[in-house]
Amino acid sequence: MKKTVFPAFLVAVLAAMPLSGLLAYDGGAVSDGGSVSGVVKFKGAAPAPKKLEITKDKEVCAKSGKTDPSLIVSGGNLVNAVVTITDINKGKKMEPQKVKLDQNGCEYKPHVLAMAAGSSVDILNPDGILHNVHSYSKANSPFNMAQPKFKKTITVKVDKPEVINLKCDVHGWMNAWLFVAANPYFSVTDNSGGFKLTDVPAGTYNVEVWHETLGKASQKVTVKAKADTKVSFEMGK
Ligand SMILES: [Cu+2]
Repeated sequence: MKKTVFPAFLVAVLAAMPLSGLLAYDGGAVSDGGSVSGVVKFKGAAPAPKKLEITKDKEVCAKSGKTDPSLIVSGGNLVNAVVTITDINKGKKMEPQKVKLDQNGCEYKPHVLAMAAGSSVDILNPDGILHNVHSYSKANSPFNMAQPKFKKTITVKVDKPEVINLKCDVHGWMNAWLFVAANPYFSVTDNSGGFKLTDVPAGTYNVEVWHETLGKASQKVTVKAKADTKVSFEMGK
C-alpha cells in the first residue's frame, strides 16, 4: 500500500500561518450598506459610583473627584461598552487612525478607546508630573514606559486586534482599555448607552458587546440594504 507523505516543509509552512492571515479583512467601497444601531442597557439596580482614593501627587491628581470607571451606568444605560461585528471579513475600508489618550489630572480619558488595528495612539502627559504607561498586551508587544513631565507625548502603534489593559505604575487607580478591532465595525457606548455601526453590507452577522467588568454578550443580526436595524442588549452581573 502506498503511503501519502506530506513534504516536511509544507507542514511547517501551514503550521506557521497565523490564523489572522487566513481571516484577513478585505476593505473597499460599500454601496447600499445598512446600519446597526441601538442601546446597551444595564440589568438590575445601578451600582453607586465608587469613589477612588487618591494617594499620591494629590496637588495634581486630587483636583477633581474621581470615581471607579470600571462600571458606569447612566440612567439604566451601560457606558463604555464596545459593540463590534465579529464575523465580517468584507466591508468598508479599514482606516488606521491617529487617536489620543489623555492622562490629564491622573485619569485616562477616554477610559475605553476603540480603534482599528494598525492605528497609532498618542499618549499625552499634560500633568507636569511623572506617569508610567504599562500595557498588558499579548498579541501586540507589551510596553512599560516612564513618561516624565517633560515627555508630553508617547506614541505607540497597535498592529494586531486585541483588548489591551493600560495601567500607570505610579498612580494605582489609573486604568484604561485600548480596544483594537479586527475590522472597521466598532462603536463605544456613550452616556446614553447608544452605539451605531454604519456602511454594513447586507447580510447576517454576529454582533457582540464587550464590557471590561460584565464580559461579553452577542446576537445574530440581519442587516438590510440602506436600512437601519435596531438592536438592544442587556448586560448584568
Ligand atoms: Cu500616572
